[in-house]
Amino acid sequence: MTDPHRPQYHFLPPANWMNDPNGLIQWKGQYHMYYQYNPNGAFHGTIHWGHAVSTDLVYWQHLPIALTPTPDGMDEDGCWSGCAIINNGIPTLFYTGVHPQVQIMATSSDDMLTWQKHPQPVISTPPPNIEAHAGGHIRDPFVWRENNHWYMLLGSKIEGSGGVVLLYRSDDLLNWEYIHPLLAGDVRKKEPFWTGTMWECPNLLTFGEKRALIISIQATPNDLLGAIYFTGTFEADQFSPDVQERLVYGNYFYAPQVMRAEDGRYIMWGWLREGRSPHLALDAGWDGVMSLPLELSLLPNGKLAVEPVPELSALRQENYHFDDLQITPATGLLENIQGDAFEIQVQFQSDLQTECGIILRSSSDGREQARVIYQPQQHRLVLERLNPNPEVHTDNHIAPLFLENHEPLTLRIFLDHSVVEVFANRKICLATRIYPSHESSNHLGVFAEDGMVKITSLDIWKLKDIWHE
Ligand code: DQQ
Repeated sequence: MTDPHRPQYHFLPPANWMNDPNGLIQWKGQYHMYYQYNPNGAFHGTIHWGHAVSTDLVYWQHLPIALTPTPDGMDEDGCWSGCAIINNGIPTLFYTGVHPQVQIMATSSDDMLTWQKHPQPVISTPPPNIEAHAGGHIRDPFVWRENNHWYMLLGSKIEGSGGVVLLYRSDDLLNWEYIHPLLAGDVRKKEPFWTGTMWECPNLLTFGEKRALIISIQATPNDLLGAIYFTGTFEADQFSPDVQERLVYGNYFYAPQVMRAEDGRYIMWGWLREGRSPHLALDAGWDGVMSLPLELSLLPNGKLAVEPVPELSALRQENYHFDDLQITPATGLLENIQGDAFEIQVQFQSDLQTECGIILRSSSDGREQARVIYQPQQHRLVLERLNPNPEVHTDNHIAPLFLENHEPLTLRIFLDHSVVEVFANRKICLATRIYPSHESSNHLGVFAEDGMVKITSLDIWKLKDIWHE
């Protein structure tokens, strides 16, 4: 693959289309990553489950396809998203077979390499009072054990009303009783933000007494609005949310799935969609990439912190370190540091008054570049993409970022060719895609709009290529 936009340290299949992470689980010393995969090209269709394993969350080994649609079977039009659990020592998957959308169980007796599908769906129709309103959309089983029962969540919709997450319960994993909607959206509500018309890929996390419900929201099947979460309580099968937030800003991060690692951490991956015309991805022969593995924790204010897992420091190579840099409007590109795969950690002075930030993938004349901009007056972080190519997305991303009194701005940025992930002060995670037209657009820089700004420390690491070592 010679596509200069192809990431070098993110997970992705050797070629073709991928979307959602599926069936994430740690088993016998390996992290298993399954994912929505089309072996027939760089477009969504004939969805299989691809499969890979890792022992360290950094390096991955590709394994044979794990699930294939059965001709004339209940998943003949696709093996859509789902999860993995261990039931009495038996690895077990739940996923959605298409069409119509039914929920299927499969088990493995060879350490999760191959899977035997239970001959009938475990849920073959939506609940009677939902069926007429779901428009055939009911999918993405998320299964967990609690109070001596198995529970399942499914994503769905109620036409004209909004997205919905449905709650089921079972004692044997085969017979599922529908309980009620765990949570329903309202298409008329625009505050704190609109939650779309269809909810997909639910995940329910436990942080002591508190829960977090993560969902991915659609306006239409072709207009995905990103991943959001609610935190609150889950008691007597009722979920009562008190916080509603965006999980990752930037609109490319979708359908995340969260794995509970054996050490207790919640580790999440999301699908990072492309930001260029589909024919460019078709020509390149690949489409879609996983986010970095991200650890989730619950903050005292009820929000989730999203941070890259510490294991990623294994990617670090050459380091450039600076203390006490004085930045003025005349400062620009850093000399002698060029590349397209970096980690950057920067701490600015506290009480910033002027816009400032980091420049990525800049051409020497600055006409093509991405900028991570902190705007203190507006209390926000903006990601700006300058690119003359009309076939790539260039809209700005905006994320609110409120710093406490004297709290310095700290940014951690991962750049991997076309992928940019930004983490700010344990408050904001933003992910986007950039496609510079020239490989020479590989300069880094720092800037302050007017006045002087101090960077107290700046570290830049070149990162490894996990696929070509
Ligand atoms: N992707 C899968 C569905 C899911 C959607 C199909 C989310 O199961 O709802 O590839 O991206």
